[in-house]
Amino acid sequence: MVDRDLSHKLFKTAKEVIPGGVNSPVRAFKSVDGEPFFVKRARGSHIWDVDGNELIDYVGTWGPAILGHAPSVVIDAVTQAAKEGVSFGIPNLHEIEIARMIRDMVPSVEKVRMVNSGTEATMTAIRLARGFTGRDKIIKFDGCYHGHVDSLLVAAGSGALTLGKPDSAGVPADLATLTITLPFNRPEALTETFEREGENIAAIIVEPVPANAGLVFPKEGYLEFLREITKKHGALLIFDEVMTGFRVAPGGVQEKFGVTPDLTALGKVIGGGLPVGAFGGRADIMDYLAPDGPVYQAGTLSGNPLAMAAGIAQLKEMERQNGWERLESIGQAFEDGVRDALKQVGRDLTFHRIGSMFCLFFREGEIENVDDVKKCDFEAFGKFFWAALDRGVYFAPSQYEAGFISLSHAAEDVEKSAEVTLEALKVALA
Ligand code: HOZ
Repeated sequence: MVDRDLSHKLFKTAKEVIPGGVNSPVRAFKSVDGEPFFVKRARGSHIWDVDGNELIDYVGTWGPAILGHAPSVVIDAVTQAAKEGVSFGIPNLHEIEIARMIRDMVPSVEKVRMVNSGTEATMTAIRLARGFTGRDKIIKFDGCYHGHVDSLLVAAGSGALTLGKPDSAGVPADLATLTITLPFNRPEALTETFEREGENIAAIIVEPVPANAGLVFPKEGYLEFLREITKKHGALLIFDEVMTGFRVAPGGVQEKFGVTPDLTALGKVIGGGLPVGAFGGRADIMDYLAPDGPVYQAGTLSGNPLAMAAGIAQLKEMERQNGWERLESIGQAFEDGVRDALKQVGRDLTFHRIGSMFCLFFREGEIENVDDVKKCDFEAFGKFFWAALDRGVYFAPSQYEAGFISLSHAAEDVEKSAEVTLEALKVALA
């Protein structure tokens, strides 16, 4: 029995002062019927909890830790920046550097604005799309999660789905009626909606590879179809690449699949672990933002020098190390381990991977959208999660979340993870 006594006590104390004991719901481990551990420190691919347990980490702070935890390049950059001042609220040099890097890496981005979280990025992208087109309605897909923006907390994924509350209380019904939700990977649903009310639709917002309902792939031609239908009806296409941006390729899914949206929401990797989001796209649309345009958006900490320095350092290090190519080979080795374990237990569970993102579904057969994910064996998933954790491997505590591999995952980590996966599968499927 693994000792998590101190974590248990801390969680009890946390619940007295923090709603549910956590500052973000998935962290409460509710869907795996348990309690979270408290982390003491993290380095590379490993984290240590307050009870002294060491874990190989495949959550990677939910995506940002692409180099691994606490990389020295990021720590040095933040330390150096902090010596010059931790926040200015006035333009600083780092802002231009990171904007240029993003523009050069992400195909759709001609201009970019930095914000503090992915939620801010999607929220503003929606407002901008509405302001630019003069239309009110937006289309999102069932199971896609775009942060906790009011109009996007309708049929949402991630923690909302995990807790069985994909439509949040507190979102006015009138606002929710402006959000049309459709099934992902079903072009006919979109055609019908655009035929019916195309002239009212400001934008489609989509995770081009949905990663908040497990990890779902677009069917061949689907992203191209989204591009065509939005263009045809004068609506904008917004890619939410908060999770996939700078992760599946330097330029995200849009680079990998060759489909260019009008606007892109970014976050996670771009902040090197500090609170950062960004949104960018066509210059004519971005120029609709204040101070030049009529759509308002602002933020005291936007373009914060420490956060910008961290993001710049992380991206430069990824380029220096040829990071994306290396992640593909670490990812392949990890996948081989999982597939081998599945073979050994004689089960053909569906496993999805794109570069350094992955999801093992406790279900056999194709997964095309969240409806398929809902048919997974959640009880078996929970058993698998705890069996892996007890053996030193930390996977995301929900079937609806993706896993993340970093450049710090060494061959020994991947090997041990394969052994643990096999053991945990035996427990879960017994
Ligand atoms: N929404 C994040 C996962 N997709 C979880 C964020 C967190 O709990 O830190």
